[in-house]
Amino acid sequence: MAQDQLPAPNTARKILHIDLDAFYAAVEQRDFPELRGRPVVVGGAPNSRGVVATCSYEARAFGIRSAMPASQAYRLCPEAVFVQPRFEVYRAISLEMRAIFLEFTELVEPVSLDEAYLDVSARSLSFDSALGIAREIKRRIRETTGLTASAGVSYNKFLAKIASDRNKPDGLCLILPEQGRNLVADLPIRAFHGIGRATEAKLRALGIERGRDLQRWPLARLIRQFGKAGEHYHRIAHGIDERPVLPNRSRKSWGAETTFPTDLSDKAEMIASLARLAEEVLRRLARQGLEARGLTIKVKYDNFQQVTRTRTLDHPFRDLREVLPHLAELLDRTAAGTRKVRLLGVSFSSLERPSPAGQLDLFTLD
Ligand code: TTP
Ligand code: MG
Repeated sequence: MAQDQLPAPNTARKILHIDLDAFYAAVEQRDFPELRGRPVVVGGAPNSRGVVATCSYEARAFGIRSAMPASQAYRLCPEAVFVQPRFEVYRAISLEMRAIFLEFTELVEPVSLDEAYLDVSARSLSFDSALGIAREIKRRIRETTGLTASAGVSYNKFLAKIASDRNKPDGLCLILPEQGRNLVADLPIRAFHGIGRATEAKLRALGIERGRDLQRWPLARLIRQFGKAGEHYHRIAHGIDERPVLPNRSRKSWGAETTFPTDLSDKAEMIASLARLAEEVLRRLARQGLEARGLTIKVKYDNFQQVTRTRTLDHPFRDLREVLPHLAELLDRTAAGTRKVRLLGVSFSSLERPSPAGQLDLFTLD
């Protein structure tokens, strides 16, 4: 039997998939309250040859979808509000979201601006605790960005992604190892991530409509039809997916930030908070075997206006003690204290790998 060749689900793995809801459209509704509750289409103008990047859930009720011509979206819902994308804003939010992920694990694999896989196996022994992390990440995203995300928790990437899709928007869904195979059985082939339209058509031509049809196909036949991809289809059909979460290792900076429950006006408290953040990031850098020469603080005032101040040394920061005076000086170059502060952040850049004592450092990361 083909199934007999499959490994058992690796129940020690705890994988999260996080995806913001109606990302660009949600940002526009956040920043322009008059758009809330209305069908909003982000992308090309209705009379242009442009397409829909995304649309609000109110617009989805009219059948509007990503990648649809804007003119078609207009015909489906003439009262929709059409807005141009603001990519700089989306990129900044994406970075804020990644900073949150990195508070929980270094194993973060970004898939797109609004989507990532996280491997939290090291800090959650049970699925319950992984679910708790997912809930906490959703809360932090909402608190920091004002946006809702959907989170899926499972024992591999394939099922975590399916889980995050299930209860959108603002969803949270756990798929346990004993549920994986049955759940896949019911899924239409189109819902399989990684199966595009062409493959879907081919599978349907073979009479494969749902996961359960795929489960019945012997591995050898799938490989004959689809080559190496056939093996992947066979595995995911049985709820098996051993692809690791691959963190993006070429990042240029590491940071952490915190939003206060009530705005701070006392500078000593601010410095204490910056020190805690710096300590946390230095610890993460050390775990990655990295050192940093650049230090940036971010200050968001109570009116949401935000400034950053940066210092770069000619040698890497050795420890928190060496960082502290710079934190205070950078903070002095902001209006913090005279103005109230709702958020503080610290990031380190100009990352290097320390070379063995005395040698020239030939491996600088930026
Ligand atoms: P998605 O996560 O696919 O979509 P979404 O966040 O808008 O909606 P949801 O996740 O709730 O289903 O894509 C993220 C962003 O990427 C989306 O807001 C806009 C952009 N995008 C495009 O520009 N073109 C596309 O075809 C798609 C699918 C997305
Ligand atoms: Mg999304």
